[in-house]
Amino acid sequence: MSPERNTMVLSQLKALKAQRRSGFAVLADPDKIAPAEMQYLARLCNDAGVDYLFVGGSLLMAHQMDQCIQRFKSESDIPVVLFPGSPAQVTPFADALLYLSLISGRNPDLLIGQHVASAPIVKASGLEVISTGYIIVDGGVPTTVSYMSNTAPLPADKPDIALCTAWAGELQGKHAIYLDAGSGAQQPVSEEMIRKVSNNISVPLIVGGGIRTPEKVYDNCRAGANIVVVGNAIERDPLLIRDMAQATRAAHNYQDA
Ligand code: 1GP
Repeated sequence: MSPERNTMVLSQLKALKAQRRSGFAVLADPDKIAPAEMQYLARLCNDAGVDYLFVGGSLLMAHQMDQCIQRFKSESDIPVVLFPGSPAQVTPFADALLYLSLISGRNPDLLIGQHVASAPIVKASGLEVISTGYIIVDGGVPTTVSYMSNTAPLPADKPDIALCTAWAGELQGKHAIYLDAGSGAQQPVSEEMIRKVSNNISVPLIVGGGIRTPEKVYDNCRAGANIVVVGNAIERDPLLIRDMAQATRAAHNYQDA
């Protein structure tokens, strides 16, 4: 149990925040992508200059997490960050772990219960642990994450509540905040909410859920997202990776946002 944990990914996220810049993350759900497809995905991500591969899902029926990550890593040096739907998805094959606490909900199991149960595994994993205040925002349709977590999402038109929730996470010492409209959301998180939260917190902001176009990626970056995460749209059209990564770079920074 070494106290010397790697802090590479969090250092990168903090640098993005300090420079008011954005990065782009592709989300791969091991239930929806076969290990054999991961090498192709890795090559697309390499060519596009993707910043992170996030790996996770709400169910994990396929148990192919380790093989998926290993196949990806055989072709790419892009850091792999776990975005786990449950403690069963913690694997030492990744580089970092978003240690999610569902602070928009009032389900004690997802605020602390599962963390206690999984602490020995997380400690032993050697993963970089990024303590993350996870905020589910209403995306217009009931999403898997809101059903599975048995919590009500934060109202989409209440940026003030989002900010207070993010502040509470920051005050509790979370390293990052994640605003998520949920996978396949009809309405992504609004730029108004992203801007309000980003401009008023000191930790990096991750945004995802229902983002389908490079234009939306650009708008999210300009509003102050430090990482934009896209899963579903890329599963349908992997060639979007290039245009979305490019849109992230085109946004340059959100100095004047
Ligand atoms: C969901 O933020 C992620 O947790 C990504 O959502 O699959 O809709 O892109 P999508």
